[in-house]
Amino acid sequence: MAIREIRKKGDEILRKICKPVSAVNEKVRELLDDMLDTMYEADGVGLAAPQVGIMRRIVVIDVGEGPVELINPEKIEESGEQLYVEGCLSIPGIYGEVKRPERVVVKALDREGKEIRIEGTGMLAIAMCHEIDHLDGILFEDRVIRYVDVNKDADREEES
Ligand code: GNR
Ligand code: NI
Repeated sequence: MAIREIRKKGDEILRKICKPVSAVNEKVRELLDDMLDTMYEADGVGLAAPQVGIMRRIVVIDVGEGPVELINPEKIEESGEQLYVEGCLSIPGIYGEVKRPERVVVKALDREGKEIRIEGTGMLAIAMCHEIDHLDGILFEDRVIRYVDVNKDADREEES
């Protein structure tokens, strides 16, 4: 288990299309563990492999309901719409409103290589869409409708 460095906007890996995982092995499970550590330490709700410099289709998510691990995730259903102010660990300090489906169903492999289907609404749907976008080199800024000035409490405390 280890914390990995989070790549920031400007790093070209964030714009690449990631390759599918061909075999879910011990190396993939170690990466999942490291990604969860890195996500929790950064206080994020999700993290995609390219954000830690790995060009593979792997994501982790925790929207407060426990860890979700997705290998080769594919959206197979989506419905409805929601607007939410998103941020990204790779674009610190920038926030903007993005339109996403209210509900998605994602097909993926779990850490044993077994096929799973996860239905997500609300924040889980947003996080799955945001992370799958990362695997295709898409950043939330590409979808922003309106930038928002978020004065985070933590930032204000640091300044004063
Ligand atoms: O931590 C994160 N918070 C967040 C808030 C609103 C919408 C999406 C996200 S994902 C982000 C972590 C991240 O950058 N994942 O790629
Ligand atoms: Ni992100």
